Amino acid sequence: MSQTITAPYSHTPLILNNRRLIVVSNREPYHLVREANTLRLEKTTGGLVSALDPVLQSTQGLWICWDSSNNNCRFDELCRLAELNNIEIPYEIAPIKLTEVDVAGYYDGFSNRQIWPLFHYFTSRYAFDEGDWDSYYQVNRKFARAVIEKASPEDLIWIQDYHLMLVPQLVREASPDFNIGFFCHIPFPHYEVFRMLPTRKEVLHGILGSDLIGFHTPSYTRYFMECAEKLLPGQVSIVDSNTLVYKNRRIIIQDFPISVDFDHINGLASLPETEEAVQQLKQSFPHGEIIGLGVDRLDYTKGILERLECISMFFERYPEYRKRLVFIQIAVPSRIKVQEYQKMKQEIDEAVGRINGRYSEDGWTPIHYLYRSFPLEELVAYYRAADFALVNPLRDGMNLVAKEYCAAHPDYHGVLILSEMTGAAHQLKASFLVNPYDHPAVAEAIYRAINASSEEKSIRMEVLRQNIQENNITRWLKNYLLTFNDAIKLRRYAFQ
Ligand code: ADQ
Repeated sequence: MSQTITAPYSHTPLILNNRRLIVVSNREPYHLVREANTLRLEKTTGGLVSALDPVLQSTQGLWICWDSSNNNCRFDELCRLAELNNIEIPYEIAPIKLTEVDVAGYYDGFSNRQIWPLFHYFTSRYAFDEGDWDSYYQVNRKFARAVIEKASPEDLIWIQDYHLMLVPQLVREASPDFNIGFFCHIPFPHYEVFRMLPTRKEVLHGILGSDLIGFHTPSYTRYFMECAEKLLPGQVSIVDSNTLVYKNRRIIIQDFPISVDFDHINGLASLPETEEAVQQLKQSFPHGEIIGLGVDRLDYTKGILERLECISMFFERYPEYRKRLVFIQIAVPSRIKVQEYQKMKQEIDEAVGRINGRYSEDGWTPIHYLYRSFPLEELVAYYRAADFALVNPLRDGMNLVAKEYCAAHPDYHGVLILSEMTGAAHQLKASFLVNPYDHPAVAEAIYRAINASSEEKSIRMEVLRQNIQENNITRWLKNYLLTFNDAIKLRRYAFQ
């Protein structure tokens, strides 16, 4: 049984200059799912895979990733099984095996317990652990070795995210001719926060192995430049706000705001099946005259507990909305082995129970909490059914949910309430912007959003959708790859 694959991006061979693209990331793009006696190839959810998978398919690229071994079956065993079962894996995937000790130190430890909270400004959750750092270094070396083994100087090597910040320099050391790009999917913090990391210089040196360094927003770019200038004096020279010279190489540092596949989501939202699903959803929530929605990976940065608090405050302040408004919170399980995340899940369960216990009446339940992953088609039906989306992360590199919500509203219905602390807020200024720490203001914003005139709602939605349609995922990809080509050509001419 083979999986249907989305249409390839026909223009990409041109943008790539006919070079092979090698993507290097922590997560694998596909995993095989064993169900009873059958096997199914499943694409990993998330923006990165959606963006890069079609490019690798249409250009026969290579994806190097951690073999996180779903269903207790190693990736290479699954590949063998896939072959036996006639399942086609659409391009070469080179999985890297990590030991349990590696995973505990590199992934759970340094990446998720140290870099993740620090880069999201949760400094009180951050504590440096030297053992985790050693493990991070060793695993980054494993990734670098795999890249060096597979890559040639003609390829474009695109390293993704905070798990692999040392890989660019480790690969560069093997050959000055490698073409290396790096993209950071989370915020890059201000100098005053970044300097708290004892291995701050090593991390900077690691990233500076690249020819092109991409962030979501101009401020993350600025913070990175400031950190490089202040922490590596005499080793970097700043050319302009997007260029520096390091070890006689010219490096471009620029913002490339990631986005969603607008046309695909818009198309799904316009299908008659989706319309039917929307009507069914609306009928399935008693007293759901107005539907609010939250969709997140279960993570403390996303502000889910705070959101529930704001909803509770809203019902307290505006009792006339009881038995009229329901809030659906969809959360996909995340980092379930990390103790902090288990605790947070429990806190969310308790908060939902407490709020529902306090307000429920006559068959009306204010909060409907769905803790599982949904296929995009179903998620789109929820987006379309929702009269407003509350996207209130305490900090977020970009946030794709906000963009997906708007792309799923071809009817121009729906209101986006968006945290100022997201990268998306730089672009989506036509939303109702809120400070997620100001709970009364968020409760107030819900009231203002649902009471805005139909004209205001549809004008805001039109502006948001236009922005997302123009700056869609293809544009992100194209801009990054075009700039990557420039960066490669220019790197030798550091001082001209
Ligand atoms: P994430 O922190 O994962 O990404 P986000 O950008 O919101 O955050 O992307 C989440 C994705 O997961 C969305 O595409 C959403 O549809 C999907 N999703 C959420 N809940 C789901 C569910 N229950 N079922 C199925 N899918 C679900 C990181 C950074 C972000 C940055 C992205 C991309 O933290 O800031 O926007 O990378 O760079």
